[in-house]
Amino acid sequence: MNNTIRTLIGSLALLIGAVPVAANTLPQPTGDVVLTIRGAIAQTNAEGVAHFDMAMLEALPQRETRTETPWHTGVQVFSGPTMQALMDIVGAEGATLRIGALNDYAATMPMSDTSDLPVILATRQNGAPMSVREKGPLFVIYPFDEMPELFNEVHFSRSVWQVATITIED
Ligand SMILES: Nc1nc2c(c(=O)[nH]1)N[C@H]1C(S)=C(S)[C@@H](COP(=O)(O)O)O[C@H]1N2
Ligand SMILES: [Mo]
Repeated sequence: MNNTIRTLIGSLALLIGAVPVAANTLPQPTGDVVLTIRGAIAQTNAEGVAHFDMAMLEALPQRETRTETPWHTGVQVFSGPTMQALMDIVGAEGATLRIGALNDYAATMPMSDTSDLPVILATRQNGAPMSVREKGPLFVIYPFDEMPELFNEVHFSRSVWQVATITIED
């Protein structure tokens, strides 16, 4: 091997090593954008924000919970990515989440809920996507039946339905 090739291979290795791999973990949505995460996030796929379509949300680590809620009749099965998985993939760095709905409603959730509780951003109810009329397509669901101590007004108010945006704040 001559020196030119050696140098070439050397700089190539350096270049590859310098590529920020983490920046490539968030793909581009191909379907309709259903969720925008903004604020203190390390990973973006648009101008300072992270856009998600349904397929991207369903590709994240999922959880299912069977529970009653104040908004449904009888036990329902909800599934979707954990809020933890969502925070992980965007590299969220704040202390609170401001969760906004399609209407004007917004609620604040402490980041600790996403790490301490298996709260999900449900994309499905009883296996099927939720229409806007059914409080979908995205609904923050706490595992009320698994953790009855969560069945109170504090967590009801954080149970945002028709979620459209999440802003990571200090
Ligand atoms: N999108 C959306 N989610 C929401 C609300 C809302 O008005 N819009 N209200 C919240 C509050 S404060 C509570 S206590 C419950 C209210 O549920 P209810 O209107 O069925 O009593 O849902 C929460 N999630
Ligand atoms: Mo409420």
